Amino acid sequence: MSIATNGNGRCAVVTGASSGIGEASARALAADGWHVVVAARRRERLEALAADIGGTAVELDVTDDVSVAALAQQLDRVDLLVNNAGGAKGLEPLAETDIADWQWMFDTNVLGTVRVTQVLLPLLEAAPDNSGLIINMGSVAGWDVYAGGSAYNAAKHGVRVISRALRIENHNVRVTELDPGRVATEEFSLNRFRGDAQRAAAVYDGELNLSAEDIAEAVRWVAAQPAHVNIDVMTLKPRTQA
Ligand code: 8X3
Repeated sequence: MSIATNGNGRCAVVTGASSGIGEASARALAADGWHVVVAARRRERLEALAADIGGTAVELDVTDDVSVAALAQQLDRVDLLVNNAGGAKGLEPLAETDIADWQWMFDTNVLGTVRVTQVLLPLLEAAPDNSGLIINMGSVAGWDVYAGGSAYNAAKHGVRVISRALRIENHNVRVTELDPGRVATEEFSLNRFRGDAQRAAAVYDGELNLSAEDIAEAVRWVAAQPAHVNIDVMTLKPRTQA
């Protein structure tokens, strides 16, 4: 599919784009002139978003090798990859965690980032003037550890290692890690608490929170830097979490 060459040529792929930080990032990049390929599992939401921003919707499950390979086959140019798909499940002490939750968190946050990066790296390396850029969505959970967070903390620490390894191994592509703190999105805590809306809302009620748009603005700014500049790491927190 030669989707990327229809507009001004610059093509961004955003995973986990059907809601939250992914959706907001896709909107911000499109407003900045990028052609955005919005990739996630929920096709209907993606198609509505793609229509809204003049982008392209591609169904993607980052835990599925076949689905990830199919994404790459549909693209002939990628200048920017935003590895945003991921999330948390559960907030139990390590002794009580479910191994299936660990597996899900590693499969999405860690291996999902690796899978999509591996298949799109050749296209990113071919971006003009070595301008190819990968933005990995990390978290403050990748730096700190909190009670009940062991699996998510370990997964996000893993994302940070991926960002660092890529940065030293591949100088043809730039690698940025964005590490948000408390961001009030529709789904992050709802997923973590397995649909318990009251418990999810309590994470943000009475707190000063960032919005998905705050993080999207950082994505837009990082992506707008000239090719010789690499923003290594950026941590974003609401003022009261700092
Ligand atoms: C989400 C931030 O503090 O819930 O990545 O782990 S936190």
